[in-house]
Amino acid sequence: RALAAPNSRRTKQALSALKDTFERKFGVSPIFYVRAPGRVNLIGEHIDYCGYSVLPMAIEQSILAAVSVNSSGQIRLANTDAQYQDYMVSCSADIFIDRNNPKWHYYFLCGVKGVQEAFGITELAGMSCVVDGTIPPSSGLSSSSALVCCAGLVTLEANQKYMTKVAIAEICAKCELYIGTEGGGMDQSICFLAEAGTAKLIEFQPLRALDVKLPNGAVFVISNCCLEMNKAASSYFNIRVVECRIATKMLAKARGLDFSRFLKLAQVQTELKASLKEMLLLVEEMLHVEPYSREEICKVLGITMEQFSADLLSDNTQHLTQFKLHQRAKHVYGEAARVLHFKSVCDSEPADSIQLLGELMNQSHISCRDLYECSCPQLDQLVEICLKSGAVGSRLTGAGWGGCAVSMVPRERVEYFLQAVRDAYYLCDPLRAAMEKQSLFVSKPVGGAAVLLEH
Ligand code: ADP
Ligand code: NG1
Ligand code: MG
Repeated sequence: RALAAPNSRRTKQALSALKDTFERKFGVSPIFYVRAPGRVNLIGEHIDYCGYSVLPMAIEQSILAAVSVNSSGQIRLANTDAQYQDYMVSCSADIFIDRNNPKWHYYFLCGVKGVQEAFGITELAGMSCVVDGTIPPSSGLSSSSALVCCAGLVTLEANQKYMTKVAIAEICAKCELYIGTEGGGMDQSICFLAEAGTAKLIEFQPLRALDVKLPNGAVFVISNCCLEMNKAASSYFNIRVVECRIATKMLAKARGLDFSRFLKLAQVQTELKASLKEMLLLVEEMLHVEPYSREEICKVLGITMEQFSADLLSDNTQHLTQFKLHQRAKHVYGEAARVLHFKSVCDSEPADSIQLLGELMNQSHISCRDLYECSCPQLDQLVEICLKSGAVGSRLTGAGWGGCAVSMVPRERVEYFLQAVRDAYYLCDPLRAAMEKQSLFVSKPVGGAAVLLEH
């Protein structure tokens, strides 16, 4: 149980303001608070759901919740941001999550439902809850998972249930699937397993987080291109998940394996006992560059169109007709190798480590842009500006199609960098200029989600 007193002055101020809002709204005082951080992924994009390790760190921006527990038989939710409306649900009702209409309270309910199911709780404790968030939403810094994880931890505490951080991270990774995006668990894992001062290599199966010491001479700067992309309200994300799943089956089949046993690209590598380099060669050899049609995939796999739709596609990808398997698989195996390389440079600290890490970040962006096609013109422009402004490496972070870039900047160049990016990307556009303060900031690794008590 991660129990802590609020440590930073900023957290204390945020809690005090949240307490006031809570008291005005519900007429009683909160009895505990939960803080769940957002994250920035330094390298390893769109590979967690393929079974590969990723390298994020938790950031100061977070979702905070103030909570009181009562015998009302209701869960009442409110938000400090007026765009997110109040919501109320009975503690004995079956929790319903509408994936066709991903409103904010459904993310919260994902966390509640995950904990309820894990413990088989029939009647949840009544609670009132006010949520306050500082993570720019739909921008690749994982506001969705911070909200789900916050709700999971709120539900544990309110119902006096306790479990390990790894267990609650796994529950939250699973229950966010209820919202409809088929993510891989990076966000919920770093949200719970983060520790101040260190980035983490997150490995799956089994889930564990290893410290990654970042170079002293560089800082990481986040910049938001100011274009939002809501992952649950669109099919971009799941299209990529589906393409990777089909590529998995096609590679397994090409190697004479029983493809029905394989869902993730990493599983094919494990089965073949091959290196990532060998997997890249296999992609070159076995998957053509031209997009695949449904007919071709069904013919190769020997399945019907009905099986294809039911077993391989998600609800929101039923309309797809073309699948770029070569490009997606090439990105995944290449990116998985870059993550391991990044970790080994951080571990061995060669003299040119900043240069090497920057190069890996740049290759990652190019692969996301050209092979995975998850960037957008604004993000590409922002990354270019960051590089011209003194970053050694810069790349989109999170799912992409909008949202943030992360740049690695030599410490002595940070002030110049911030001013140059401000001038070139933000101040030239009134909409961006208005968002500049919360869109361009230096970030340090902070600790994971915790229950906070007032002292
Ligand atoms: P991200 O890249 O930030 O994870 P997603 O598209 O996955 O973006 O999720 C964004 C959604 O999360 C928002 O549309 C909203 O429903 C929810 N959300 C984010 N921040 C908050 C907040 N402060 N309060 C309530 N809901 C939030
Ligand atoms: P964001 O952009 O924060 O919603 C998503 C997925 C991650 C991962 C990244 C891409 C969820 C909850 N999150 O993150 O699992 O796949 O994209 O690397 O689905
Ligand atoms: Mg998200």
